[in-house]
Amino acid sequence: MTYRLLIGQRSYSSWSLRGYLCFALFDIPVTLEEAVIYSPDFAAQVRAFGGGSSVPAVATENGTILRDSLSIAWHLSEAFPRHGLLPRDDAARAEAQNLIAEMHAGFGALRNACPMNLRTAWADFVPSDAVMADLACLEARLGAALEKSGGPFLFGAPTVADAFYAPVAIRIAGYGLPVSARLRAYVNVILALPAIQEWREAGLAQDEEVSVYDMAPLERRRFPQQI
Ligand SMILES: N[C@@H](CCC(=O)N[C@@H](CS)C(=O)NCC(=O)O)C(=O)O
Repeated sequence: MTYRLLIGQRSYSSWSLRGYLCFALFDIPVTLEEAVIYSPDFAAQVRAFGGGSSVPAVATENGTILRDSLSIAWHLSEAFPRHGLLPRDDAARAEAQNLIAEMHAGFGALRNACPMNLRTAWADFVPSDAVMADLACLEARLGAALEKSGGPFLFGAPTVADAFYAPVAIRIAGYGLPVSARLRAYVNVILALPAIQEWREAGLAQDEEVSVYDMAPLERRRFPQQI
């Protein structure tokens, strides 16, 4: 028996990716199951798993259900205290928790304007003032963590904070968002992760295009390996 994780389409489901990385970055075994967001069967698929109304959801080894990315992260960091899901140092740990909470609750303008899409990048996206404000906040928060830790991840080695900010890195790459050299280097660290590359390849192989994520009239371009 092992954990079971219900995900949506890998190309699009940013919260599923966060949930997945909470396992993959720390070598915690998990079996993936799939639901199709924006399909008529989605609600029934999540219900059949025992979830709430969204993905990701996790069934633990004893059948307990975690139905939100934050509760998944919280549960795993308690269940695997030696796997480094959170930094050991008290101050760094508190800041990682701050960043995770802020990602879970915030950055709405960026998330709404730039849906995660690992199938394609978009040319000539013009960020609104609200998106620029989110980017400025990211520069401050992630920049401070990277400066303090020395990188390459937010707290040196990968933590749940990187799992939570990975979809933001993908959005920065996919929409060509203007960021500092420091943030660009961090985006490249995330894009190069084997877990991200495998996730993207699997999504490209099996997901169908979902029209909701089409950014027309913006033109498509190849999703970058690095920025
Ligand atoms: N707060 C939730 C958000 C999950 C979420 O919104 N997931 C999206 C996919 S990325 C979803 O399931 N959308 C379908 C729906 O809500 O009907 C979490 O952190 O897990």
